[in-house]
Order: sequence, then C-alpha cells, then structure tokens
Amino acid sequence: MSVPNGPTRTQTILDNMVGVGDCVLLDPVTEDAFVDNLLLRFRAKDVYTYIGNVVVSVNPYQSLPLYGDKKIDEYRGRNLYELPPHIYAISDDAYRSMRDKNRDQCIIITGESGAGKTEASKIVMQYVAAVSGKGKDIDEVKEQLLQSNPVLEAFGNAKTLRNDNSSRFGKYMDMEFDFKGDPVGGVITNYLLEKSRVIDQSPKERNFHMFYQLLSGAPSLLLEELMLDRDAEKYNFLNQSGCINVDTIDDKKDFAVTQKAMQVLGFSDEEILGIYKLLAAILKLGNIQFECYTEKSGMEAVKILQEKEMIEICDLLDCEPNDILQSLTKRSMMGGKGDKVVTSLDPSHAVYGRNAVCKAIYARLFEWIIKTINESIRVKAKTKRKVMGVLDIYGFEIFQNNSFEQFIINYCNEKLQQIFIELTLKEEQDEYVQEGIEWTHIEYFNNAVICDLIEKNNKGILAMLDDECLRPGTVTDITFLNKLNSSPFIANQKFYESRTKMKSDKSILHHCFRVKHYAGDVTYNVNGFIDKNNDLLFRDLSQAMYKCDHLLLKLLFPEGNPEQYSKKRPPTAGYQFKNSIAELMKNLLAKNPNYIRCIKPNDFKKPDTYDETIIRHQVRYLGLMENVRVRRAGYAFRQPYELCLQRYKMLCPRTWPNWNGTLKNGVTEILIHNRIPTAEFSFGRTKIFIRSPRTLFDLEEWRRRKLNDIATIIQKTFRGWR
Ligand code: AD9
Ligand code: MG
Repeated sequence: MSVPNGPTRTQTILDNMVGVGDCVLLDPVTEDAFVDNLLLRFRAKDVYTYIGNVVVSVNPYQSLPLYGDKKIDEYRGRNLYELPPHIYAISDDAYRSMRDKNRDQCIIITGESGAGKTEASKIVMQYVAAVSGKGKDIDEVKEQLLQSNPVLEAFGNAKTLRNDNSSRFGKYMDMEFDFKGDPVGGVITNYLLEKSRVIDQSPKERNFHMFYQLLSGAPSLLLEELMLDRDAEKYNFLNQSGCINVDTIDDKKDFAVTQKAMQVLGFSDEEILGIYKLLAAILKLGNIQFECYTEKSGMEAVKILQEKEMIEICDLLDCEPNDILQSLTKRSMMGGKGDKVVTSLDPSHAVYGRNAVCKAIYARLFEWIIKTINESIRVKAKTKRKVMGVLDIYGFEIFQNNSFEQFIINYCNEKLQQIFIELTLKEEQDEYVQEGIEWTHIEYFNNAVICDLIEKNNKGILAMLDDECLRPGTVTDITFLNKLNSSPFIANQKFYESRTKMKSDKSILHHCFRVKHYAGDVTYNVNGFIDKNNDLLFRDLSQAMYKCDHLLLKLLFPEGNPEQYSKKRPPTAGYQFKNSIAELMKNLLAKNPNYIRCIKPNDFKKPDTYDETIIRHQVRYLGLMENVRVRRAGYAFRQPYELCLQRYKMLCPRTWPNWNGTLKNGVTEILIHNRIPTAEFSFGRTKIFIRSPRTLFDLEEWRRRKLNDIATIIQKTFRGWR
C-alpha cells in the first residue's frame, strides 16, 4: 500500500517484530504456522500475540520485563497496533473507548487452569489504575480496588495439581468511572466457591491459602489467642493431602499482605479477629472425632473424643458447649403431632454434619468478605457511571477424579466459549451477510449443543439433577446417573456417554458419566452430586451457629433463627449457579467485549518450556484458527459511514471542512484521495469495512499529523494577532 507521508512508526515496529505480532498476517494460514509463530515469539519472550483485537497470551512462568511504570507510559494513549502486542494495549483501547466513546467494556479472560487468567486480570487492573486520573480520593479508590485481589486470593485460591495459585471461585469485577474516566468504585460478583476443599483435598493439593497464611504468619500472641498450633501437620483438614509447603508460595509474607489489604479495605481489627476465630474453629472442628457408646437407657449414641478441643471451639465461637455438642451428635425432627423427636447420630453422620457445618461457615464467610469489600468500594455518589468489567473465572480442568465442582467449572467455561463463538465467529459473519458484503462462510465448531446438554430447561443434566434432588423416596447418586442414562435427550447425544469405571476384577469402581466438552472429554464421578447439589445443612447445626455470641457467625446463619424458620427448601447449588451464569452472560453481552485468550505452554509450571502438543490442543479447542480465518478473510475495522466521514474528513480537501454529498460518497472521496487500494475496503449497506489494521493506523497517523498541522497554524495565527 502506498503511504503518502513515508513509512509510519507503526510499520517499523511491526516489521521489527519476532514472528508476526498479528496472526492475521500469517502466511500460510495453517495451524502449524500459527503454533510455530507462538513458539518463535515465546522463545523471544514475546508472550503476547494478536488475532485482530484478541490477545493470545502464553504463560511465561517467569517474571519478564514487560510490565511496570515505564512500559505503561509507552502504551498509554497509543493505538492498538502501534506497539508490540500487549495486554496493556488492549486495556488502553478498552479504557479509552469507554471514556471517550461512552461504551461500557468488558475484558473476558479465558483459558484452562494455570494458563494465566488471574495474572492477566491483575495486569489489566494495574494498567487501568495507572492511566486513569489522580488525586487523594481517586488514589484511595484505586488502592481499594487493587487490594481486593490479595484478600480474595487468600480466601478463594488454593494450590492444585494444575496451578499453585488456582482460583477456586469465579470472579467478575466491574470497575466504575465518572465522566472524566476517573475511577469511583466497583462491584465484585463471585461464582460458586469450591467449598468441599475446606474438608478434603486431593493428594498434593492444599486447602485455601488463608489457613496456611494464618498458621505461618500470625504473631505468636495471636496464635495463642486463637489456641492454634503453628504446625499445620496438627490439623486434619491440612495434613491429609501430603502438601503443606509450596516452593512458589511464601505463606508468612502473604499473611502480612492479606492482613494489610483487609485493613485498606476497611475491615476493623475486631472483624479481622472474628474471621481468624472462625478459621481456627474450622481447623479444630476438623480434629473432632466421634465414637459410639451405649447410653444408660441402652440406646446407641456418639460422643466426642477431643473434649479440650471442643471447649476451645466453644471459646472461639462464644457459645454454650452443650449447644454445639448436641448439634454435632444429635438430630431433632418434628414429630407428627408437632413434638420434637431427638435421635442420636451414628459416627459417620456426625462426621458428615461436622464437615457440612465447616464448609458452610467457610463459604458464607467468603461471601461475607466479598459483601464487605463491595460496601467499601461501592460508588457513593449517584452520578452516571461508565463501566469496565474484568472476568476471571476458574479455568477448564480435568483431573483423575472429577466431581460436581469440576462439572460446574467446566460448564462455566463452556458458556464463555459460547460467548466468544457468538461474538467473534458467528456475529461477525452474520454482520457481513446483513451488510451485503460478499462472504464465504467459515466453518467452526459451535458448542451450543454441549451447553444445552448441561443446562436445557427441564431436560439437561442440571435439570435432571434437580429433579432427582427434589424427588421423594430413596434418591442416590446412582439413581441420578440412571436417570441421565434413561433420558433420551441426554443419552442420545454424541457429547454424552455413560462411563462406569471397573476394577480389574470387573466389579464397579466408580459410577461415572462423560461429557465431551469443547476443551476435552471429562469423566465425572457421580459420587456426591446429589449431596453437593442439595447443599443442605442439618437444622440443629444452623440453629447452634445462630445461637453463638460470635456476632459474625450469627450473621452468617440467619436461617438458624427459630423465628425465621422456613419450611421452604433453599434453591439447589446447580440451579443457583445456572442462574448466576445466565445473569453474567446477559451482563457481558450488554458490553463491548475484549478478549484475552490464555494458553498454558506446559504441564509442569516451568519457564522456557514449550510443549507443542499441549499448545496445539489449546489452539484447536479455543477455536483460534477459525478466529484467524474469519478475521483474515474479513475486515479488521468497520464503522458507520457518518462516523468515518467525521473522523477522517480533514484528510481530503473535498470533504474538509464540509461535505455536501451522500455519506458513502464522502468516505469514498477520502479513501481515493489517500490512495487506499480498492482491495482494502468494501462498502456495506450502512458501514465501511476496512480490511487490514495497517490501513486504519495509517489513517489515524495521518489524521494525527493533520490535526497537529492545524493546531500549529492556529497557534501561529494567534501569535500573529498578538
Ligand atoms: V486457574 O484457572 O485460576 O487454576 P489461571 O488463573 O489461569 O489458573 P494464573 O493466572 O494463576 O492462572 O497463573 C498461574 C501461574 O503462572 C502464576 O501463579 C504465575 O506463576 C504464572 N504466570 C501467569 N501469568 C504470568 C505472567 N504474565 N508473567 C509471569 C505468570 N508469570
Ligand atoms: Mg485464576
């Protein structure tokens, strides 16, 4: 393409880049070329690559000199393709588009577990905080928004086999700005925490970071007050998985960071101590064991073996020992005549109840922490706001043993892939058709069928699970699996298979079903599905929690208030999750989306290690090649004629300062005058479509120069007047 004013800076940077910075420029457009290009760039420590305006990020697993104030200054206010690909560039683009064009934005970060989503979300937030306004109040807001991260990570992240800092909850954070683009606050929405981790972890995984932080980092006096031993090995909820210390984690240092962040967010000392007491009580409850004995009456009952620990728990929770003791060992039910019938639990039911209450305390505490953070960062003034949302959820995961939690996590990823497909592959192609642009359809795999398989009303797997949970009679995980297998809607789908795992002697090991997800086949063990979906707590336990004088704990169990007793069944976990995800999708679709697609280079969390098979698999299932093809065959840029004319009319003497013809003809005049080759653009019904980003940036660069010239002329004229 000819450039009237000589090569631009954009061109020089793009030409000096290792590999191609934008995969749209790949030649040939093949998967091999794509993967080779990522590798070439990864080796040169260029971990970001574009597909049009989508950023592909390969996790470097090492700290690279790509971030910080100097880099931020480089990217501030620059156009997307002017500098090498970077998350900063897409953040800047989204931020300016929100501020100057009044379009609410969202940054959707996807990729499997360990691919770098959480790190990317923090890089986006730090960038936006750095380039938006300054001042005492504004800085305070920024500090609070940023400090929410360490707190949420301490309580909501854990070491898994896939990632030493794995998010075990989904997070969507809206950062809100005033008309000038200064941050004024935010709102965090969280999605289902994997609370089963509180009581049990797979081998070589850990419980939530906060437990280890507390034990390593709390001053001795505090530990004494909490009656805790510094040695994590002493606690059953921490010592069963064979992993306490992690090379990449400094729990002691992290404790100080979390504590400081809680203070910045306005948690009072009393509240913080209240939180620690709940954590201590959970650890101690985990050590409680039950034993059968025969009462004088001859009835079988259970008793608690660790009396000292029990008294300490009561101290921590500020309650009558008898209340907790009763709730852990007995169960009361209303008899037919409205009288209360009390029965003894057996040890296994007692353990079940103990575990359920520990999970409930932790999950509700987590919710309360987010609610409290939201109160701190809430926008106080009632002014009109602009919004930039950042979505960082738990990534797609496959383990040896996959349960309800993985099912929920993978369903969520399936929905996000669906949004990506809808907006980048489907909608883009639909738009060409609507605008009358000549277009050959590009095939892609649409995972809508898998989403349906899971979520379809009255028919999908979640609906079947709810049906089974609500059905009277004997309901088990196996009856649930049978229901799936006998449902024509489910069993006949090619993305579903019943998969019972056998032992070598052919007896059944696990009852399972398999879903062929967009990102891979996952076999789910149905064990625990009914229970986790029901998510019920014995009423005696919630009442005992409510009776405690620990104020926060009381607040967490409102249903334990006998006056608020309700016979209504709370909604199931699956039902709530499905609704909150539907709400999230609606919210994302209402905003202008920006994508960061994270890729994991190897399974060993190692730097400079690039496993081609793993990368190729991700490139394939993320639909990145289809993304390149649509983008390449298509047009990088489109704009209604009117806006295009307004923006570039100074580039042509016939359209400047005013154009009296039709909008389309005006735009044509500009393009022809600037010698843009005709292959570079197409005329739609209402919009002009421009093929390559370079053309757009040339136009932008010439416009910038022209505006400078005009400004200089005006200045000279003014000087002449003086
Ligand atoms: V999960 O779905 O929550 O299990 P994420 O969030 O995708 O996962 P995360 O951001 O936590 O992964 O990244 C995993 C680890 O990779 C981090 O703890 C870092 O050690 C490493 N990482 C990720 N991104 C970067 C980066 N840009 N620079 C350096 C990185 N290291
Ligand atoms: Mg994460």
